[in-house]
Amino acid sequence: MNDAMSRFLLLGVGGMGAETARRTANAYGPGIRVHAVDTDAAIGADASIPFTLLGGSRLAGQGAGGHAAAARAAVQDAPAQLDPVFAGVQLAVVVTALGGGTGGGATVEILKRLRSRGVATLLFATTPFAFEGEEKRRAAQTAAAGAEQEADASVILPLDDLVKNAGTDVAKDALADAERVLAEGITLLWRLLEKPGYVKLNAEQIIDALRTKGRARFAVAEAEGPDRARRVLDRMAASPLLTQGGARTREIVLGVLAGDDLRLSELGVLADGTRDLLGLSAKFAIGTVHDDAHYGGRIAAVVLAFDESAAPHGRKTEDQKALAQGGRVGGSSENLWHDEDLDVPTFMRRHLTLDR
Ligand SMILES: Nc1nc2c(ncn2[C@@H]2O[C@H](COP(=O)(O)OP(=O)(O)OP(=O)(O)O)[C@@H](O)[C@H]2O)c(=O)[nH]1
Ligand SMILES: [Mg+2]
Repeated sequence: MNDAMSRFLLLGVGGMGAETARRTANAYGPGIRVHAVDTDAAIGADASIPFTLLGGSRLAGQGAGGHAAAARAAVQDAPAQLDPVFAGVQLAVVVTALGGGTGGGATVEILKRLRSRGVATLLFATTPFAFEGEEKRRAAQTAAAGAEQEADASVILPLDDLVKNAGTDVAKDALADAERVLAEGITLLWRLLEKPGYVKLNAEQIIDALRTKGRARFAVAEAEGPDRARRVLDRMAASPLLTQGGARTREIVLGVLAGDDLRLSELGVLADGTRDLLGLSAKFAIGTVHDDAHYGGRIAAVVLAFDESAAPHGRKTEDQKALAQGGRVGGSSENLWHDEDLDVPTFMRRHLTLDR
């Protein structure tokens, strides 16, 4: 497919967002519709993915220097600037670091614009490392609250948790580690979005899931060898970010990447185990990507769990929502899709733990 024609857009905002989008594009290969924006012209100097400089007249391409208000104003100066980038997009996955000035300020305005154009949005937003201090943390919290208001679904990822299993403890490498880990997860998600096979988990289902605003959780796990399906589940179960927080799961989307040796029984183990883990009453969908070249002998799984929204009227609203869904909350809808694409890179070396 011509990447310009895809209805899915990956948009990186700010330095970390741009780098994560770039890494995802590299890992995915041709066919991903991707764009980066920043107030810092240097971030766009690497022309490997399309880039738009924000706030040119206000910030002169120098970045927002941690000032979210300046970045936000810069987007407000030219609200339609990114419209050509958004043409024909149905779902935008926006990735950013809320601790940055651009990430913390521009993101909310961009999400607002996307929403006004009827584009569904899934936000992956990191919050600062603990070592960055209380002020940064608070600024990111404020930015998160604003961005979550505008996004359809939001996955909030503390940077410390993203790098927990990355294997290095060098501060200067920490941001790059987080970018790499997040890019690995989004790459996998992209395969599931872009490569539906003969039985689709259709993208509409994912977009529908997003449309009920709220938090989402996201994790990736991989295992090989005997009992690999169980071990994938164990790794997911060990992910505090997927299982803690007490939120009730409204909808689960499970993607399984594997080779020709994938057994039906393994899909059963993964499907049952994921539902056990996240909630049997949640709506459930599963799809597979077949890639023997890269996944022979292994299984990788990606999970998006959409939470019941923390509704202003409390628990009652969950019941109302269940009714509004026509009783589907108690049931499940299982779909399987297959993908013949053989170009999945070998990037899933470890379990990601992504927190809320
Ligand atoms: N560990 C580490 N963290 C960094 C580094 N550079 C930036 N960060 C942090 O990563 C987060 C995101 O930064 P960026 O993505 O560069 O911010 P931005 O959105 O481009 O915002 P501005 O540069 O202020 O316009 C912030 O919390 C930074 O403090 C680095 O080299 N190492
Ligand atoms: Mg920057």
